[in-house]
Amino acid sequence: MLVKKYRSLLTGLIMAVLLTVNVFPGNIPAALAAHGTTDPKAVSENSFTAVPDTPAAVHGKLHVNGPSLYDCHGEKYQLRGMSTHGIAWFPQYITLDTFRTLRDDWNTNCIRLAMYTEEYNGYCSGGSQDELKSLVQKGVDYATELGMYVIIDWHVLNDRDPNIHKEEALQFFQEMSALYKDHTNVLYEICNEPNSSVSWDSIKNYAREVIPVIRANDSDAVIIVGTPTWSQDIDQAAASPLEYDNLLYALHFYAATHTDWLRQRLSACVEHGLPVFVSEFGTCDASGNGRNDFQQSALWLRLLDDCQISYCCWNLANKAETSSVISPGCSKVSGWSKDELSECGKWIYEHFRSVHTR
Ligand code: IDC
Repeated sequence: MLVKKYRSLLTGLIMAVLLTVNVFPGNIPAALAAHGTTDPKAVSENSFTAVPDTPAAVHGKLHVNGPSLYDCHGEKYQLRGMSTHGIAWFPQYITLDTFRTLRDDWNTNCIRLAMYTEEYNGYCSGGSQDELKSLVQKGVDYATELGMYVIIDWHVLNDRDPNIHKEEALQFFQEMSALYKDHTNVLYEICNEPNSSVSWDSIKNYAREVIPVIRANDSDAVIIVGTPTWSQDIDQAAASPLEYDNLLYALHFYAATHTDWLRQRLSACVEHGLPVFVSEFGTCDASGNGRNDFQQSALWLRLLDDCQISYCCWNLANKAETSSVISPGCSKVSGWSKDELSECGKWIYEHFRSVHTR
């Protein structure tokens, strides 16, 4: 008994030393740790798919067909998860333990990494591009180690028109898709919310430049495309879709602002065959603040679950605003108890736990 205990302590110590000096490249350490072995040959080449029973291990590479997302077995599959707040602003939530809590306690299978292009040290407005890219990479690495799907979100908002920072976007997605071309768990969201008077035609022109850059590295990557008016006008995308496969069109809603009329638009577009991803929604109003409307939120999520449309909730942070899921007074970045969550946090936590996902 005692010998066994010391042997496992010793094995643990050896693993800890090996992991600290990072003798294994890429994502091998977590996969090896999960297998309790130090032999890299003991896991398959795609180390992240080797961790058993994780969402990405079970469901593998995703693809779009008609209005739906499918897993590698040809079964319809729905992603559900949290969106970070701006990663430049709340980098503390990019940790392995945070994502593990979201996977195991919150029952989610997906995380969206929101990288603002302009606000708060945005990528194109003076933020350190190297630091931001390394945060994205950390986020993708942790999600990969945990077998979660991860969305790299080019978070256009104040800049309104994605064409304004198109050159930076092309460079960024070129680099990201080169890095993650063999990752089956990475999705690309190329423009969060075009807004003001930006037309669908002009978003399409932007997409026609960015999509081929991603696809040159990762030929069957799943890509999410934002739509006009803060990603609400999916009807324009349905009327004139882009000429690529494996695309999902973004619909965003804030339940205290966007109600029946936008749900009706969604239903009509899905009936028409449009593949939609609700890559961001809030339980409150469109400012990210104000009151929560849980009745409308429930109607929305029922519709999304019925149609197996994927969704991510805004936002994983402890900012003093209604849409942040962690209480402002709580600085823990993982393992939150229910009373450390905001009202919206408690509600969405219960929702995620009530649905069957993996
Ligand atoms: C909000 C944040 C808020 C921040 C603001 C910056 O919640 O803390 O000060 O952005 O402009 C969106 C956007 C998302 C917004 C959110 C709430 O995609 O970035 O976050 N929202 O306003 N679209 C509709 C609502």
